[in-house]
Amino acid sequence: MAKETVNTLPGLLDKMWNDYISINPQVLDIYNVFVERGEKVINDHIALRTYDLAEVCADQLAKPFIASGYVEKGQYHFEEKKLNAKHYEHPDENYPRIFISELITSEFSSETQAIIKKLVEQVDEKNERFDFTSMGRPWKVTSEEYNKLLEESEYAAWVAAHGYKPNHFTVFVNHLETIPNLVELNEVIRENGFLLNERGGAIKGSPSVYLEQSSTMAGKVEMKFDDEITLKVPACYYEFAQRYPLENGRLFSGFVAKSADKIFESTNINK
Ligand code: OOG
Ligand code: NI
Repeated sequence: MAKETVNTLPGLLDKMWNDYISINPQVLDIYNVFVERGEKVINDHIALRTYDLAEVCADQLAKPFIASGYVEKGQYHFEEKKLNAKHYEHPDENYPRIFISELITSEFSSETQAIIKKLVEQVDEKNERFDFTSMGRPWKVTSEEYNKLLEESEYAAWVAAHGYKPNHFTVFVNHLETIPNLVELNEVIRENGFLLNERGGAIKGSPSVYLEQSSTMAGKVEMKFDDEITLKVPACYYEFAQRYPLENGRLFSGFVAKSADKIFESTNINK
């Protein structure tokens, strides 16, 4: 795929999908399993990761989505991982939710903060691009800096290495026609030889919180750093979500922090 700039929401979402499948071949293999069953895959949400510094914070990343009609709907906090997150919805339900998390940098050591500040300082006006969330790594980072960040936060290191691209897309299980629920979907994933994130059990959540989620473990990819050293780093994972109706009959549309906490670990290095 040529890295052309895009300035429409469908164009941006397409570009994000293409980035996503190009970095992680596993995803396209799984997607094709659905397609071969005759499924039309609908996305529940797309997740992005970032740091909370003004130039690249969640609110900054959300700008092209807000400009395209998305509205902020929910806020989440992750104490142990030192993250905040927000989710956004579009009035046209054909568009996926967008989930953006950000690292609370002030809660980390001065060394980690200095590395992140050095990365973000290189962003300058690039963050105003409509397709910033699909531009990859907007900074130079060494393998040493990556390893240093890894000591304190797998998330911080992931963002440093990958920059801006979707962390994952999520299949909206309710819309599948040949797979009735998440239990059976997980079986299909396993039968096809893919590894699920089993932390706290393959299925996170339950009908009582109106959301069940599972995800693959991210495959590793070779990433060349700006000191010319190549390391194997976790790339992206694929998520599956089944939503349940609230008392008012409408499907629950938010996220469940306790489940999300475990889903974040789908990019952890030690499986
Ligand atoms: C996000 C993890 C949380 C969800 O759907 O609850 C999440 C991430 O790994 O960046 O995606
Ligand atoms: Ni997700």
